Amino acid sequence: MTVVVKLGGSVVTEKDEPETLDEAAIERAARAVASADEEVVVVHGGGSFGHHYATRHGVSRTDGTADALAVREIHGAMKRLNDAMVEALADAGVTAVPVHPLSAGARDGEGQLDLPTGQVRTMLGEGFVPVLHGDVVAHVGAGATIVSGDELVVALATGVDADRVGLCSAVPGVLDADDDVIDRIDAFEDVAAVLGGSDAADVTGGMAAKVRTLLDLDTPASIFALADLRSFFEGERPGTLVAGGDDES
Ligand code: IP8
Repeated sequence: MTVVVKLGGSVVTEKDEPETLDEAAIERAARAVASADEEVVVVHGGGSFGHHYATRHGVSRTDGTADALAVREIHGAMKRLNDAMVEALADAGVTAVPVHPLSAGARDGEGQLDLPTGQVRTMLGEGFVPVLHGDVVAHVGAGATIVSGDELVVALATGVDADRVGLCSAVPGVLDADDDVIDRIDAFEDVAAVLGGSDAADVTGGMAAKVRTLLDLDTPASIFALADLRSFFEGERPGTLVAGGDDES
């Protein structure tokens, strides 16, 4: 079994305070990853690291920059967060190794992400846990744009033929107008009316973009809170199931 799990930036950082880790949440997440007995690929979001610099430089998934300093600052912040994540995972006993999307992938002129995953598959085969992160990538005709952790999850799930996908978020799932967790989403139209933006600076579009991205995936994806990460690794499907593709479950 191969699992791709994303740890949201608002879970692992204090999203309103520039470059501030949520150490307790990171340690809890690392212990849950350590409890997994399948192959795991970890992706983490940008939180107060990447989004802070992306906002400052006016860079998003569609608005690019030709400024190399902006690219270095956004990527540098994400590398600092990735170092902290890899270290916390290693401390918990996970065979974590970093993978930086800026050095691996790029977007074509239509904005399609090309992320080769051969190295990630080899890492899994050799017993490593690759740890990727939302990043800035070169983009044909636009300089460089942001790639979100959710887009990486979709590319990786396909590339490593994942059996399960989980997104650990600051909320217990996708919430309806009464703040109850929606059990299952089969199409964006089902939830378009209730999905707003996100609370803090988020250049990749919040929950609406997350659901749209996950609906593109053939593997069903669960969105849940940190408290449910361990149960996800135990095989449960907490929170909201985004049943893209032709899932019958
Ligand atoms: O938090 C965004 O990744 P996300 C990464 O998964 C950057 O949307 C660099 C802002």
